[in-house]
This record gives sequence, structure tokens and C-alpha cells, in this order.
Amino acid sequence: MNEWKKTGCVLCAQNCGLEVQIENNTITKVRGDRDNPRSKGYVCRKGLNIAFHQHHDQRLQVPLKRKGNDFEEISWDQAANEIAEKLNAIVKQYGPRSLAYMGGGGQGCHFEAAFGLTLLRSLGSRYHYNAIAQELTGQFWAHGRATGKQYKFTIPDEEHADMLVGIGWNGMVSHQMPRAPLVLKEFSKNPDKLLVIIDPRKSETAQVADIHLAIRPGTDALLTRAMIAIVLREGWTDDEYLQQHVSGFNEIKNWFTDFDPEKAVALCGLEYETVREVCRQLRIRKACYHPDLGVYMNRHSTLTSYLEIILFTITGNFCVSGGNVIPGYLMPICGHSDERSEKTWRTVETDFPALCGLFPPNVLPEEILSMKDDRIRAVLCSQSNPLRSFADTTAYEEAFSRLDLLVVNELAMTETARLAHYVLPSRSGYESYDATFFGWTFPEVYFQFRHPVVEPEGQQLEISEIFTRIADKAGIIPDIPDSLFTAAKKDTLSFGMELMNFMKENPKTMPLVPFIIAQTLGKEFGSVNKAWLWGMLMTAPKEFRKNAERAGFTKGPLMGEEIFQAIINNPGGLWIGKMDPDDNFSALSTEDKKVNLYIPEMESWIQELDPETEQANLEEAAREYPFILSSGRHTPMVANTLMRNPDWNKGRRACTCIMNPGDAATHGFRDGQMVRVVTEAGSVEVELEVTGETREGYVMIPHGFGLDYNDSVYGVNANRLTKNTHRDRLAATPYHRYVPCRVEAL
Ligand SMILES: Nc1nc2c(c(=O)[nH]1)N[C@H]1C(S)=C(S)[C@@H](COP(=O)(O)OP(=O)(O)OC[C@H]3O[C@@H](n4cnc5c(=O)[nH]c(N)nc54)[C@H](O)[C@@H]3O)O[C@H]1N2
Ligand SMILES: Nc1nc2c(c(=O)[nH]1)N[C@H]1C(S)=C(S)[C@@H](COP(=O)(O)OP(=O)(O)OC[C@H]3O[C@@H](n4cnc5c(=O)[nH]c(N)nc54)[C@H](O)[C@@H]3O)O[C@H]1N2
Ligand code: SF4
Ligand SMILES: [Mo]
Repeated sequence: MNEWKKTGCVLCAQNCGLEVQIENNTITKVRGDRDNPRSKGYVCRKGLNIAFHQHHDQRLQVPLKRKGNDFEEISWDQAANEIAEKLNAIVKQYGPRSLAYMGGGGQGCHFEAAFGLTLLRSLGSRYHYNAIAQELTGQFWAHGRATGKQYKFTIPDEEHADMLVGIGWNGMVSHQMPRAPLVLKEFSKNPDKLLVIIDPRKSETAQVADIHLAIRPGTDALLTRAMIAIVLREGWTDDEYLQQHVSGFNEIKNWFTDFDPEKAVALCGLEYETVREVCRQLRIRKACYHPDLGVYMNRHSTLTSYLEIILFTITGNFCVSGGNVIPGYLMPICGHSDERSEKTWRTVETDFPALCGLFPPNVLPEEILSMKDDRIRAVLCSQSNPLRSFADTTAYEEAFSRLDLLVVNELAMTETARLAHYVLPSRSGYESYDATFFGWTFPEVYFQFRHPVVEPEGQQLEISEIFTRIADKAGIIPDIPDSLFTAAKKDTLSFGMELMNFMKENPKTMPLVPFIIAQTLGKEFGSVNKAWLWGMLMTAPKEFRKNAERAGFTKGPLMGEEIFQAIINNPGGLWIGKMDPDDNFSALSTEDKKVNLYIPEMESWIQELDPETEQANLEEAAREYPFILSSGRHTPMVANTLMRNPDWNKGRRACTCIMNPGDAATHGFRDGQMVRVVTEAGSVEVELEVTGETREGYVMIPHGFGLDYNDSVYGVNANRLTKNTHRDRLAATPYHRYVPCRVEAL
């Protein structure tokens, strides 16, 4: 009988545990892995179709170099040599600000990040662009002020909560927490638990909610300000908690007093009494919240994130079991960068700072098209398809075609790859050792290091290996003594000792340690990623080791080795730590170990937010464009741009523009007809689907379509309709859930 091999799904951040069967190097059967401690056997339709992601006609096999409008095959040596030479030349002539790295891993393959970043920094640049900076950076920034570090954001501790508030989140379809549909159904069915969903439409998740607040699109900031005002007015603050665990509350109190919550709630299209009742429940229950793209990709998004933190903190639900908690991890998903510091880099043309160490994809076209000398001229792009994924495809096309150097590390010949000077074939999540750093849990700390389950069929390499080769040719990697190679051949213990000695004698090479490990232990292991797992564990911070000790690993110098072996021996995932379940405050990085609520810069933004001003702003947009478009709807037939072969959706209506029956009747549209959707950025022609899944005035098109597969384009590209300059003032995240549009008959 064919054996089941353990792996994981790489199609969304959950990375559910999977078991697969392989025949002739092909994935033939898939099921959820019941032994996986985090996903416990759960799998969705996408995961079951993972073979469509792994095996398709557009997989890249060999390194390619642009030749006119086509590509020619070249050797890895030539590719690494030429790219290294060009990078050095560009940086020498125009300075380090001319180089950007757009990558770091999408959903399931994050091990390249250490190598891409080390290469970038060795060349002097800090311009790390990443998809996280088009959704999460505003939320992480607000958390950074509250918790002390931007990577110390919180997640809902839904397991111990009796109230879950979903804000702009359709977890029944998009997940975004382990086994989300099962968790949501449990909240829905259990009479002791309360599920509140704030969403303009009756989404799949709103349908199972106890309370659905069908908010007017784009007004979450106003609603949250009103909810804080209600809590203060009614005296529903948790005063003992505030005393003990919170700083800065007195400084912000009066931002909410001279404000009319009744009027605000009415403008949000909601009933005051229902909103008031939700506020009361927040005070008396163990309540947690899950915000998502409905607010991250919307008007006032960073402000909304800040207000949500205030609301859940003053009601005593922050950093406590059953509330929102700082999760544990082996490696945080991003860094911390204080935009108030002179040292933090800002973009040259648009003057946005790094948040969480990341720059927002929304500004990259302007940074490339800038007239300034130190504009961006070279981009290293990995595991990302900006020409379909990021706002304003037209701006991206223009910008990317102006680059002196575009290198794309890809599985497939994508829309972005087609514009590249070099396209480098990399191994997929099923051909390599790799992992996600998205696997947040509380209090247990989870990790899964997947093993390869199929062989690469061409010359594909791990991206970490590709970056190491480029760094080598660029002269970045220091001379490595024979003793290190010899020790690597022996065992990891000897190697560790030898590496420590080397670092002591050559402290300047410390930042290059990923490359040094890649060249030595990586060769021995036949995998740079596997060697880097070892490297990470050897340098894991004190906090991680404390958690590991709580989970039963032995304190002392051999702990890293012990965890390394445990991870390698459990390719299906395991618990590698446990946080203190009774004291999440100890995870705070603020000096006083209190949650800080005072962000002085936000005062004026909050004061702008009154019902009159909001009403005027909302009506202004409506004058020219009667509909609001959600450019991006996560349906079970979308997996970002990770499924290029449309056959996995055969027979389904995968890419339509949905419209409410009332609107269709008013405008004389019928289901199935073609319409033109027009925005400031452009227009697309798309099939109309008339359905009660959306509300009046709100139309939706999924993202992740408009992909070219075997010379046909499937569905429409939602990012022809989005303008990259419509963005959050602080984090520059896009307004994908609030795109004013017109719908015309064809
Ligand atoms: N099937 C599927 N699942 C996925 C993905 C996929 O491609 N396909 N991608 C994954 C990724 S990368 C991500 S980031 C997540 C995203 O996961 P979600 O954020 O849950 O996905 P969305 O479909 O954008 O759902 C957001 C909800 O916000 C609502 N909304 C729109 N406007 C507003 C508003 O003004 N206020 C409020 N409160 N709500 C509003 C929408 O109606 C929608 O129901 O999904 C992940 N899961
Ligand atoms: N208009 C609009 N646009 C959106 C959204 C929206 O709601 N509306 N949602 C956005 C969100 S939330 C996200 S997260 C982004 C994601 O956008 P992207 O960052 O572009 O990520 P993906 O679409 O997941 O994958 C991009 C590419 O990575 C490649 N890839 C996957 N795995 C590997 C690997 O192991 N190695 C290599 N070399 N390549 C690999 C795939 O082949 C694919 O071409 O898109 C977003 N774009
Ligand atoms: S929930 Fe996400 S990780 Fe799990 S099977 Fe579905 S797509 Fe894959
Ligand atoms: Mo995302």
C-alpha cells in the first residue's frame, strides 16, 4: 500500500497539517493530518486540491535570462555571476537606496527571508517590501505602541473566550485562525458563547453570528470611537484592570467625551441599542476580537486598529486568557522599526517609514518612477506576483518595465516573471524543507518544519540557496576556514563550537552568519533551510527558551540541539513551547510591563472623526461613483495567485462581480450578463452574478484572477481597478475594501 507522508498546506497562513500519497513523483491523494496538534485533521477545499499548485504546465525548470521579448536558458553559475555583477554595479553607481527586496515568503515558505534580508543589508539597503505591508502593518504599528514591539501583536484566545467579535473578517471562508469554521460553528451553537460579526454584508460568517452588525462600509473607525464613548459613558470600564495593567488611559479619556455616539452609530447604519448591548457584553464576558481585511484594507485602517486596542483594553480583555493575547513563536513574522527614530529608513519619493521593518507595496511604483537619483533601480522579487497582487497593475507595469534589474524567484512563469531580466526556478513547498512563521497559538507554541515529499523535476533550488550563490559571487561571504567545513562533516555539536570560535575571532562577520551556515552545514545537510533551522535554534532568544523549558525541553547549552532533533523527527508539526498562560503581561515589551494606550500623534486623526465630517466624505465619493467595490473577495475558489491552473475550479462560477438583487433590479441588470466596472484606476469587463450575498450599494470581485495560463486569461484582475495612491496615511495599506466604482451594461 502507498504510504501517507506528512506535510502541510501552503495555500494560506494556517498551513494545516496534511498527509499525501505520492505516485511517480506526483501528489495523488490528500487528507487532513489528524495528528497535527494545531489543525487536528482540518482541511478545506483548497488544501485538498494542493496538487494543482504543485504540478502544472507553467512550472519553471531552469534559470532564464531575458533576450528581447523572450527568454534563453542559462546555467546557475552564469545567472548568479551576472546578477551579482549587476547588483554591485548598480549599488556602486547609485547607492544602496537603489536596491529593493520584495519577498520573504508568502504563506508557507518563510525560510528565504533570512537570506534575502542578509543579501539586501550586505549591499547596504533596508528596502524590504512585503505583502504584510499591504494588510497588517497598521495593526502591528498600533500594537507596537501598546505592547512595546510591533511584532508583539495579539491574537484572539478563542479557546478560552465566551465572546468572539469578528470585524471585517469572513473566517468561515478565509480561516485566519486554526480550524476557523469549526470554531465559529461552536460559538454559534453554544448558548453560553456569543459571536458578534461586524460586516456590511451577510457574509458566510455573519450568517452564523448571534449578533450581526451590518455596518455601512468604511465606517468602522467611527463605530469603534462611538463604542469607546459608550463604554465610558455607561461606566463599563474595568477599573481594577486599568489600575494594574494600563498606562496612558487618563491622557486619552477626553478624546471620547465631547462626541455624540448616537449620531455616529446612526451614520454607521446601526441600531444604537444593539451596539450598546455589544459594549455591555464586552465588559461582562471574556471577549476577544479578530479584525481582518474588511478593516485593514479600508478607510482609517491604522486608526481603527488603534481604537480597537483601546476598546478591548478598557473593558479588560487585553493580554488575558480568553481575551486578546500575545502569542508564542520560534521566530516573529516581522521586525520592529520605530518611525520616530532618525535611523529608520523612509522612502525617497513618498516619504513613508518602514513599519515592522517593511515597506508598503503601494508606494513601490512611485519609488521606481521617481525622478530622484537614488530612486529604486533594482528589485529582487521572491514568492510574490506584484503584477496581480498589489494595487494598481497599470502603475506596476510601467514601473517594473523601467527597472535596470528585475530578478524573480518563482515556481511559475507569472505575469511579473514575464517582465524580469532573470527568472530563477525555485523549489516549491513540497520539494523542500521549509516552514511558516504564521503558526501563532496560545499558550502552546507550535512549529512545523515540512520535509520534501516530491523531487524537483528540473534544476530548481531553495531560494535561500539562490541568494547564497548570488552573495558568494558578489564577494559578500567571508573566507570560511577549513576547520568549519570539517566540523560540519562531523556533527552539529562540533560545528556549533567551531562556529562560536570563528565568530569570536571575526565579530564583523556576525551579520553574515546565515550565509556561513549555508556554505558549510547547508552543504552537509543538502539543504540550506535545514541548516538555518539549526542556526535559528542556536541563537533563539531567552523568551523562546523559557517557553521551551515550560514545554519540557531541558534547560542548558544542549537545549537548541534537543529542539532541533524533535522538530526534525516530527515533520507533521509539534508543540515546542508553552507561554505562561496566567501572565501574558510578562510578554509585553513596554518598560513598565503595562499596556500603553496613549499615542499622542493619533489625537488629531481621532478628532477628525466626527459624524458630520464622515458623512460629507462618504457622500463626496458617492457623487461620481454610486457603488462601493470590494476588490478582493476570498471565496473557496481563490487562493491568492497560488493556483494558476484553472481546472481546479472546473464547472464553477469562479470569478464574477456580485451584486445585490435590489441594485440589479434598479439598474436593469440580470444575472449572467457582462458588465463593465469602472474606477479611477481603470476598468474591467466581467460577468455579473446577482445574489443576496452582498448588500445594496456594495459589489465584490475576487482577487487572484486575471492569470494567464497556457495563453488564456482566466477571470479578471481586480488590481486593474485599484489605485495605489488610495492608501492609509500612516501605513500606506490599500483601500481594497472601499473602491468607489460605477457598473455599466455592456
Ligand atoms: N478561500 C481563501 N481563503 C483565504 C485566502 C484566499 O485567497 N482564498 N487568502 C488568505 C489571505 S492572504 C488573507 S489576508 C485572508 C483574508 O481574510 P478576510 O479578511 O476574512 O477576507 P475577506 O474576504 O476580505 O473578508 C473580509 C470581510 O470584510 C467585509 N468588509 C468589507 N468592507 C467592510 C467594512 O467596511 N467594514 C467591515 N467591518 N467589514 C467589511 C467583507 O464583506 C468580508 O466579509 O484570507 C486568507 N484565506
Ligand atoms: N485587489 C486585491 N489584491 C489583493 C488582495 C485583495 O484582497 N484585493 N489580497 C492580498 C493579500 S491579503 C495578499 S497576502 C497578497 C498576496 O500576494 P503575493 O505576495 O503575490 O502572494 P501569492 O499570490 O500568495 O503568491 C505569489 C507567487 O508566489 C509564488 N510562490 C508560492 N510559493 C512559492 C515558493 O515556495 N517558492 C517560490 N519561488 N515561489 C512561490 C507563486 O507561484 C505565486 O506566483 O495579495 C493581495 N492582493
Ligand atoms: S485552511 Fe488554509 S492551510 Fe488549511 S487547508 Fe485550507 S487553504 Fe490550506
Ligand atoms: Mo493576505
